[in-house]
Amino acid sequence: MHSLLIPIVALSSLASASKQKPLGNDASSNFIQSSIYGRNLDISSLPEPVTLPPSFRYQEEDESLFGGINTFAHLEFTECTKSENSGTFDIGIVGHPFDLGVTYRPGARFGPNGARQGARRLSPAVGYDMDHPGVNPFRDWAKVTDCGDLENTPFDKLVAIHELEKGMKAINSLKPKNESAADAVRLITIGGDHTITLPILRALHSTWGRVAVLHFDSHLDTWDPKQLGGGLTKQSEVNHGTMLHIAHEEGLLSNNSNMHLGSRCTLVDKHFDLNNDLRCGFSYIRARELDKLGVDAVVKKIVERVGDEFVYLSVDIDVLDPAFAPATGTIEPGGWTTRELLAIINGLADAGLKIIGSDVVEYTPIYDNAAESTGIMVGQIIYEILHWMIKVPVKKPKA
Ligand SMILES: *[C@@H]1O[C@H](CO)[C@@H](O)[C@H](O)[C@H]1NC(C)=O
Ligand SMILES: *[C@@H]1O[C@H](CO)[C@@H](O)[C@H](O)[C@H]1NC(C)=O
Ligand SMILES: [Mn+2]
Repeated sequence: MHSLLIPIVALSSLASASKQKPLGNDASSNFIQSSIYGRNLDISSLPEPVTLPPSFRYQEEDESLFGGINTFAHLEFTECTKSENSGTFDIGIVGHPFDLGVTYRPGARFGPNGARQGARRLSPAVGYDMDHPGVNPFRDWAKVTDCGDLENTPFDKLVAIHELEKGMKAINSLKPKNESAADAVRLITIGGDHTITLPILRALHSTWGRVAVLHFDSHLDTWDPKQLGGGLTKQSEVNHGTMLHIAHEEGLLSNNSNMHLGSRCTLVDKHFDLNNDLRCGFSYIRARELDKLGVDAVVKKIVERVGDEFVYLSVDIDVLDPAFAPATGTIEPGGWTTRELLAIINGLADAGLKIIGSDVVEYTPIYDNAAESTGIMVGQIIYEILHWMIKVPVKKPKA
């Protein structure tokens, strides 16, 4: 922030110089004086170039937006799969560069790095904002770190999913730095296609048991593997549209508290998809219902359904309208705005829902625009989720 000082000094002396000599423009003038910018300037009154005193240095923690290797929001990097890092952090950002489970556009394996680029404008040094007065989620009580990406093979989907589960289990076995706030470190995973939610839920189950999944997505993702891509091989059955069905079959989900938020997808069958979804323990709020209900009523409905259960939040970036998030694999027009999504997440945090983990998936940077809109949305959503995690401690009742 000190660097701002220099231009301010120069500008203020410019301003006073122009007051003193509004029309200074003589024939013997040099280039600066004869240019349209320089003619009002008495060059003899410019200050000497500022020399920083020898003792001046940026504070170590004032991360530059451009220095060093790019981590998520300029956080420190931690090798989170190493047991020696137990007790060193509370919340980790983990990348899953995996996209072997998509039906339409490929490329989400580059999502983690795209999100780090999208989060370049965020930093612990500028972590406060107007919607969360007094709280910098990077520097509040929690130690937040970037865990890097989890290795997984690009050649075999089932092996890759196994590797992601193994990596997440290793991280999930670490104790958090602040053990009075949570029973395990909490992770926000950057996808990757939506298939990755399955290995994540498998890895978290030993700590949290069945969890209520809040699934922000234009699609249901509870499709029966036999119906969507299935019936061929085991490989075809696990994909980004079936993983919640499989999670239900495996007993990873809450029996009746899961919800889809922002739904608006096409269906394969007149009845089957929705009946199967209900059987998997989900209800839904369709994207278009938001216009009638408003944000507060949506939050209220979610809170009433989830109650006191542990929540796993899964945000498919395609929940947003393609106007806000074009860079995704399976686009569906007619979605929520970024502001609506952030406000709903914020409302759930205020209501104290017990969030134990989260992912933001399906960001596929190659389809992003020159403004990197989608990548910046992903970064901002993760920032909002961080606020939620910091606000709500999650401890299991002592047995
Ligand atoms: C641990 O977390 C709680 C929030 O649950 C916070 O109030 C407390 O200050 C934290 N303690 C430390 C040592 O960071
Ligand atoms: C959820 O369903 C399973 C399987 O039917 C059952 O064993 C379990 O008791 C149920 N849990 C609750 C909290 O109802
Ligand atoms: Mn999805």
